[in-house]
Formats: sequence, structure tokens, C-alpha cells
Amino acid sequence: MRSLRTGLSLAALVTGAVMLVTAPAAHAADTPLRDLAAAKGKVVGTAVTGSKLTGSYGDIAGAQFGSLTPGNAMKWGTVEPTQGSFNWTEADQIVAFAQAHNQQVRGHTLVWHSQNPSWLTNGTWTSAQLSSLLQNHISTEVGRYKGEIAAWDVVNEPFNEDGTYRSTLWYNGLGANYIAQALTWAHAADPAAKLYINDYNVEGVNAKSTALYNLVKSLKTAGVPIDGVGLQAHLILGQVPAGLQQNIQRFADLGVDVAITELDVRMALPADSGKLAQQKADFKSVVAACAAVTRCVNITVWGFTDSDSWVPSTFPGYGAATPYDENYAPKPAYYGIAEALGGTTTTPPSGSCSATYGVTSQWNTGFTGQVTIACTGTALSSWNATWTYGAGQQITQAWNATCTQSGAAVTCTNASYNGTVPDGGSVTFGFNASWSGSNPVPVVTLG
Ligand code: 9MR
Repeated sequence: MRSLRTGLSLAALVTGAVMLVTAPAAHAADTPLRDLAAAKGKVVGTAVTGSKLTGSYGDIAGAQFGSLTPGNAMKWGTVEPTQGSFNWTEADQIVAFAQAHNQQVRGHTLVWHSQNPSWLTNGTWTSAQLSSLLQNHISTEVGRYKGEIAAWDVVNEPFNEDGTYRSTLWYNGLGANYIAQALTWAHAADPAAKLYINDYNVEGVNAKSTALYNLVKSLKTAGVPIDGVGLQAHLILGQVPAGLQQNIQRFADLGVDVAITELDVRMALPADSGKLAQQKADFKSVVAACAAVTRCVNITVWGFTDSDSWVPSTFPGYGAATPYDENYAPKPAYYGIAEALGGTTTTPPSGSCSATYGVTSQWNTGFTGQVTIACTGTALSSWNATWTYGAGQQITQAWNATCTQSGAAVTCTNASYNGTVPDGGSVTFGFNASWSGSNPVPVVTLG
């Protein structure tokens, strides 16, 4: 019974119940992205933050994605902040969550110039010492998760834009051979893990991607264990490189897998319906390019919600780069991914607002729910959301709205500060309620 209830609350959150202002619509994305991808022999994944894997964030991460990449939790600076003293807490948490949700883990990342501990970057090392530090790091981390990581981004961002090697701690201390050595050590520590080199601005055919291509080719020739190439795909709105599929194909033809490892599409804020439609087209074309190449095995978004994206802090004035908005409402980009994976989705028609009801947690006698009101192509300056409870549920408390209940009829009206729902934006309110017997999801009407 308990697991049935958990199942109910998850289904309620993910599928929700939607009523459009303009017209009732069969709501889209009934099949989770991970299932659409699996039907095409692909995996769709997301970067995650371990501490957030509860509530709506955890429900969506678990239900929609077939692989998880720790956004920061497996980086050297996180796992060994002080030499010899390890912190695997967040990494372990993500691996455990993935296993509980039948998901792969993409390990990220073992050898990088960034997010290293200061004891390492501030130290003075001979090349023999540096080599031994790196070998120990790789053996320790890969060994710890042996058998639990589908693929490792062993080397991250080794190239400059012109295709020369980036000047880093590793390149300067060990020469270009650090790449082959890192792959060899990783393979020794977990022979089953797929080993990748991962970089950005290598999505199209250009000097940098050609340098990566030449490197992979020479590693293959030399018998170095290299299984895949990661194209990060941190893209700008409307700028998906024309040669993306051709570039994926040329790597595949070398006999390695390809993954889109960090997909996001940033836009100048504020978002509006035109930009969100372009973003949908961009996500769709990236996913379609991967779907068209057999050896393109994984498409991972770098955070699935705009509330968990690196973009706004790194590119001030830019954001809205992921498939879900900050309130966990799926954006047009979400439907772009689904459509490229063969899903038949009905995106809300332009010029409408919708309300999505979800149960975010449930216990013996009560539950917490939320309603997200999202607009595209139009905006609201005030709103009320009404529904009828079918099984005696009773609201006890609400936040970010004023809710009243008369018999089975519930009416929730905007608070003084959140009546405005901008074009391309959303607001969410929440409530606690009691239930017994069953807790069916009502249909919400916006007024
Ligand atoms: O998402 C990561 C963010 O939380 C960190 O602050 C940032 C620091 O550089 O790294 C982000 O992830 C990066 C990834 O590890 C490698 N490719 C670029 C990503 C965005 O910076």
C-alpha cells in the first residue's frame, strides 16, 4: 500500500492535470524522456546536484532521465579538498539515487584544469610526483566506483580553440602524453567503464574538433583505451552548428561512441515565447542529430531546470538555458527533446496559460501539492485556479496563494506579489491537504 501511494504521488507530479484557459488540450509528454530515448537505443541524462535530489527535483530527475552526471560532486576539488582526506558524500548520494532509479551514472571528471584542490594547484611538483598524484587520483576514484559508472569523462577540456593543447597543470608538467596515461590508468581501475574525452566548442567541424578527432584517431591507432568523445554542447540560442551531425558521424566512424554531455541553450533574459520556440527548435535539432547516428549513445542536459543551471552566474543577463523552468514546469525545449526522440507531443497552443497540479509528497493522512501556472504567447496580471476534489480531500494550508474550500470546490487566488505571470514564465503555489482512501488528481481550471 505504501509503495502504491508513493507511486501515485510520483505519477501525479509527473503527469499532472492540466486545463488550458483557451481550450482543453491533450497534454503532452505522457511518455518520460528516458523511455522515449530507450526505444531509440539512446539514453537521455541530466547533470544533478546531490543535495537537491528530493521533492519535485528528485521526482523529475528519477522519472525523466536514464542517466545522471554529478555536476560537481566527482571533481577532484570536491572529493579530495585536503590531500589524503576524501569526501565522497555527494558522489555516493548520486550513485545511490541512480541505482535506486535504474539509471546509469556518467562520472565527471578525472583530469581537468579547473576545480582542482588548492593543495594540488599551489604545490610545486616534479613531473614524477605529478604523474604519481594523477595516477593515484584516478585509481582511487575510478576504483571506488568500479562497476557502478557507465562512462567516465576521463579528460576534460584539453584543447584551446585553435586546436593546440591547453596549457594546464597536466600538459605543462607531463606533456600531451598525460591523456593516454590517464585513459590507461582509468581502464586498469575499471575495465568495464567507457572512457571519454570531453570538450566544448567541438560540436561543429572546426579547428578544435579536428584536433580532438586527430587525437582520438592516434589514440586508437596506439591501442590506448578510448571509448568515446563527449561534445558538451553549451550552446547559444539559434546557434546550433550546422555540421553537428556530420561531426558526430566522423567520430563514430573512428570506432568510438559519442555523447552530448552538457547540453544547454542560453538566451538573453527575459525569456519570451519567441525565444522559447527557438530554444525548442535548437534542443530538437541537437537531439535529432544524435538520434540519427547509431554510435551517439547519450544526450545529457547540464541541469534540467533553470533553477539549477550554471548559466546565469557565468553569463550575467543570460539564462533560461534548460528544458524546465525554475518552477519545474516543462518548457517548449522539453517537448523539442521528446519530439526528436519520436514522442508525439501536443505542446500548448500559442497564446495560452496552463495550470499543472502535482502531489509532491504524501503520507498516511496528508499530502503536499503544488500548482504551476505557466503562460506562453500571452501573460496574466491576476489569476485564480479552481478544482473539485473527488475523494474528500481537504486543504489545510496554502502558500503563495489564498485558497478557500467549500465542500469539494477549491478556489485559489494569487497573492499580492504573484498575480503577474509573464509570457514565457510561470508561478507556483503550494498547499497541504488531508486525504484518506484515495487521492485522485483533479483537473484545474484557470480563470
Ligand atoms: O555546472 C558546473 C558549475 O556548478 C561549476 O560552478 C562550474 C565551474 O567551472 O562547472 C560547471 O560545470 C562545467 C563542467 O564541469 C565542464 N564543462 C563546463 C561546465 C560549465 O562550466
